[in-house]
Amino acid sequence: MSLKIPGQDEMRVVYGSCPHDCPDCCALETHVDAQGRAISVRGRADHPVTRGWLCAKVNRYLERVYHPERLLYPLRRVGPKGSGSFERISWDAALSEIVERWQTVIARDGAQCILPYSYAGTLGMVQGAVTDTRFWNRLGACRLERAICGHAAEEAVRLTIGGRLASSPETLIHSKLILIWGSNPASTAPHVMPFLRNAQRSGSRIIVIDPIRTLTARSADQHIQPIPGTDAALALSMMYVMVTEGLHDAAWIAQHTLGWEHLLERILQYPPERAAQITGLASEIIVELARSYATTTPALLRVSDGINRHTNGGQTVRTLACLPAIIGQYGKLGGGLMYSTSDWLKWDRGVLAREHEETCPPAPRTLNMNRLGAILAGEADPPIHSLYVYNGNPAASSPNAGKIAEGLQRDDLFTVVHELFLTETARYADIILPATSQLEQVDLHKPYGHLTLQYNAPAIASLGEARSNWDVMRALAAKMGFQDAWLQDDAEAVIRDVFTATATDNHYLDTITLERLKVEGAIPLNIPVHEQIPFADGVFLTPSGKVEFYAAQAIEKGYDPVPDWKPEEEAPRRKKAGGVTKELLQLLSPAAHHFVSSTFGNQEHLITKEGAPTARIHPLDAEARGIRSGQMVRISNERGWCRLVAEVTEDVRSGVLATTTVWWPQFSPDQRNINWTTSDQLADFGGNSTFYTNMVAIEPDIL
Ligand SMILES: Nc1nc2c(c(=O)[nH]1)N[C@H]1C(S)=C(S)[C@@H](COP(=O)(O)OP(=O)(O)OC[C@H]3O[C@@H](n4cnc5c(=O)[nH]c(N)nc54)[C@H](O)[C@@H]3O)O[C@H]1N2
Ligand SMILES: Nc1nc2c(c(=O)[nH]1)N[C@H]1C(S)=C(S)[C@@H](COP(=O)(O)OP(=O)(O)OC[C@H]3O[C@@H](n4cnc5c(=O)[nH]c(N)nc54)[C@H](O)[C@@H]3O)O[C@H]1N2
Ligand code: SF4
Ligand SMILES: [Mo]
Repeated sequence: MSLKIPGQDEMRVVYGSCPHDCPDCCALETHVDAQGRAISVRGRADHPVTRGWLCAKVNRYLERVYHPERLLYPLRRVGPKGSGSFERISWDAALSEIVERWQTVIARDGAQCILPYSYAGTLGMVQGAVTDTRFWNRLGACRLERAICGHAAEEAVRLTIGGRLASSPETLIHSKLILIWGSNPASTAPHVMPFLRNAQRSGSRIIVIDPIRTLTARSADQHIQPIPGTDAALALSMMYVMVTEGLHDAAWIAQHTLGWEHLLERILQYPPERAAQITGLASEIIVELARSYATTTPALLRVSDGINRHTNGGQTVRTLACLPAIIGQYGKLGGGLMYSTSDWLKWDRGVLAREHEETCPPAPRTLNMNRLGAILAGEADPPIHSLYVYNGNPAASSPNAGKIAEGLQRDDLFTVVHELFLTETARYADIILPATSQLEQVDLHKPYGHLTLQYNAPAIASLGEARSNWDVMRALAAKMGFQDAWLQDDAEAVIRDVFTATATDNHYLDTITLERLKVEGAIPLNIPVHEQIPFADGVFLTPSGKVEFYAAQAIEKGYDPVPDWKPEEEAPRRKKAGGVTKELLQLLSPAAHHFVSSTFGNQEHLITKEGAPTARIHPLDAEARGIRSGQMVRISNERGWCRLVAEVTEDVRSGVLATTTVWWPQFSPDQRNINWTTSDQLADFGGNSTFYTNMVAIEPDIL
């Protein structure tokens, strides 16, 4: 919407939504002057979660929108791949060249050899989900398994309780104990923090379980630092204590769960003494944690995606999702599991993706995005001849990125990148297309961390010749000669279509209309009071309607049907460094405070605030290797290497290294970042990424 400000006739306020991959999904208001220039972007004061402020990143949104290095025109490569030499061309020339190249690929090996690659540049329904599906389904392009972030956790939660239904952070005030497990909201969901503070002030205890002393851990009442990848053993041992001390809720378990006897068998294998050896924690800590969690009610367990990026990440999150059931915390106000709010509202898939329209060819193969380097190197048969990247920066943000950079140099690969900036990936493109920012496009956003639906109206005209993702899809469809109306509709028509279809069978959209959304910007989902606490009726969304400790659906997928702990696949090398004399350390590379993945990693102020790409190392590990704070160190393994700046600190437990991601490779003297070492092996569930199962050597840099 746009409001005139009294006394400032020429100023407009436009309501919008933050597009970034962040559970907070802030409601924005952009002030635009008479010349059509945005002069400020703020968080809306009247939004229940945004509450008038934005994070350190988006506070500086105008520096991104009006950045001098924004891509404004289509470009064609003139130098060798990766050299960064491009010439300006027209949109028509760019689109014609793309379509001609694709026609050749299709005639030779079929559209399955064209791979669209994208992830979370924007979470908007149109510029994300619709762009990810409609045109590509019609083309018959290779499908992409979008498993870089939280697929294992998502699947674990679905197998256990049936879906991602969490309550909004406003309910945290009711929790008496908040267990924040492998999650760092102070950086990754900052608007949760005031709710945590309020809960703490009214007597709630906050315990953080994280190998790193994060910003969130600093303000907690207790911080527990297990060895990474051992959390399932810790959770099973907590259950052991609860069961052997009679603290579990046997009646609730009998009524609301399936497979208790199977889980109990596993639980009994984890007495605290054994778990202490696995997790590196004192057994008293485990016993005390179990007692606190079991005897404080309501107790909330917060889990996010960080913890699932391990080879055993799926079973870890599945074990954690069982915890609230042992003490009957599901269905309680202030209790249960806070993972994601995504499944309160699911867009009508048929209308959104149009996969089953008559003009769409049968679904071709699906390739996993975490294997991009391997795919480009020949894992895909027939090979990928063309790559179309948007909403993503794989050469910086994806695992084993060195291999991706290598693949992108293939002369027989035709690469198109649609971007706002000349990212690492864009540097390797044959054709670059300029993308609009959120202030220049229309979209509709449903958050994964709260329950307000948000319309994003364009605040300013497109800069240069930038076009939105969906507008490019429409243009490509037209060039391909596709006649389908659903490939011609503009963003607003698409939103109307999907919203109307979804509203026919989701009563949470009752009384919400597109007209209201356009005027009000943000509207809470219309969830009746008695439905607001997930699972308050004791009915779960699993096939049995119960919490499934034993999940038959897991067997169908080839997983162990009962949660358990398995060592991480690179973990044995913790002891013996595979031929090398020095012991390897496990490197965690979680989110940076001032970037969202690689987004914002080219903004000077934010780079300065974030400091340098450091390797945090425990004093004992540093001493053993002769490493001092401030020194350059070399991190390496069989996948690759990079250089970081050492920071000797007790913030990490011994045996663990920590850095933050994602730094732009092109700003490092070596043209690489930590993803030159991360693994492209897939996790136990959902083909997920395993960024944190990463054993590395670290040594002083001799250069
Ligand atoms: N500022 C900022 N915000 C972001 C992002 C960003 O890059 N920057 N990224 C966004 C995205 S894409 C996502 S998916 C979310 C992620 O949100 P989070 O899940 O909160 O973030 P992460 O930093 O990935 O991981 C959280 C914590 O998990 C810990 N961890 C890792 N392995 C283990 C383990 O084995 N056991 C335990 N107990 N802890 C472990 C890490 O040390 C880390 O502190 O954040 C979103 N928000
Ligand atoms: N080592 C390590 N690596 C990680 C992680 C980690 O924890 N450790 N976290 C991983 C996680 S959780 C995730 S989700 C992935 C994210 O990986 P990606 O989704 O690849 O995220 P970004 O690197 O931020 O790249 C997004 C790109 O989209 C562009 N973009 C933004 N808006 C638009 C738009 O409207 N149109 C177009 N065409 N482009 C747009 C941005 O400029 C940016 O370059 O990174 C992963 N990488
Ligand atoms: S990145 Fe997250 S906290 Fe920052 S403005 Fe966007 S939604 Fe809000
Ligand atoms: Mo993510």
